[in-house]
Amino acid sequence: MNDYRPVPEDRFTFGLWTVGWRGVNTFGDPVRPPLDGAEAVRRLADLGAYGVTFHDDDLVPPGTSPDGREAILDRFRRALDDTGLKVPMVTTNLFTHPVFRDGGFTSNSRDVRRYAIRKVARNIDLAVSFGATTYVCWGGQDGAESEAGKDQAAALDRLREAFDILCGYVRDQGYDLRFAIEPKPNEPRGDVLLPTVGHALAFIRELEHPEMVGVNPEVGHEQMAGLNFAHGVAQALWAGKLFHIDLNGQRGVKYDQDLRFGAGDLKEAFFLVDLLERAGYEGPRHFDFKPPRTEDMSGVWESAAACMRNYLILRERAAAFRADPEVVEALAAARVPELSRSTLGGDETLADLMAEEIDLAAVGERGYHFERLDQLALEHLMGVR
Ligand code: GLT
Ligand code: MN
Ligand code: MN
Repeated sequence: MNDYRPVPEDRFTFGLWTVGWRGVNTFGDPVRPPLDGAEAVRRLADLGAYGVTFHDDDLVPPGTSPDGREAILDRFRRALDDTGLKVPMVTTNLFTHPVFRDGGFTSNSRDVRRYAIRKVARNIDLAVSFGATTYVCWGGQDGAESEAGKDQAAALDRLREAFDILCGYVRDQGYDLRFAIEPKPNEPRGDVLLPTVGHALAFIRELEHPEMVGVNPEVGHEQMAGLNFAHGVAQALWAGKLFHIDLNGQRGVKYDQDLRFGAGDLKEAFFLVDLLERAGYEGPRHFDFKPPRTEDMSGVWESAAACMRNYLILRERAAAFRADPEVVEALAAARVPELSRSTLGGDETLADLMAEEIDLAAVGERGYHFERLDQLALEHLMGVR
């Protein structure tokens, strides 16, 4: 019997800001004590994680002296060495400090934009020193509440400028590092720039070095926009742009819930795991969740372990679905494999297609049997097959 125990080979990673989230929200004070980075590393390693990620300010609080910074980094490095935990991704906090109240790369204030680029470039050096190969960029406060206060085209110009500068920096330094843009439709701004995976993919094509930039889609962020997350990820994979992924849970179109993975739309989580595993996605399975405020520290570790456990259960359920002979037959009955056949044959021309007749009455009567297939998926997910 599979005990769904994660191992580093599963490539599960967590942001320091997830298990370290102190539970502050718009109406409530923090409910949990600060969590030391080195302690987080040890606990995550005990749970079977592969790695840990962080914002510059998660690890080294702003205002720390240069000596203090070295001491923190040494302690953190020692914990990584002791446990074997990796740092595959690092990111920057361009949202907490009041200076970023109108965003970082796209603040209307030019001095803020210049500071934001400096903050990222400095942290890229740190990221590379820890062996990170992915650098996530979440816009945070880049957005608007009113059309009057933000020139969207200018904001996109400035965003492109920032990525062109930073890609140039990475190339000049000879770093092995790629950027992953994380879309989000709203929160904390009324409307956030690059709200969905599709917007981000279109933006990347306008960059000087599009090959260095991909996406970091988050389950809940697409679902906040009412979109199908698995479809967004499928398009990112199709474009060769799934550089990283943030796994969590969300129930419906509302504020960003950041529930533990599996605790939101379970069916979409099932098809997401099915997609990632079948596509051969090799990047980290990164959990970006917020243990609810109701939990004490024991609940935090319980929910972190559950993120990994739920992924492993879904991975097993999805594999069983694909291996079921009845599913293989139902897929054929639903004509799913037929969509992978090109519409024109190899030696055919448009003229061949134009000469063809279709029996509209007969083909119009064709049923697609998707309900049977979907029910088989549900029954595998519910564990009765
Ligand atoms: C923040 C946000 C996340 C992003 C993080 C990276 S920070 O917690 O809610 O979705 O992935 O900046
Ligand atoms: Mn989120
Ligand atoms: Mn995220």
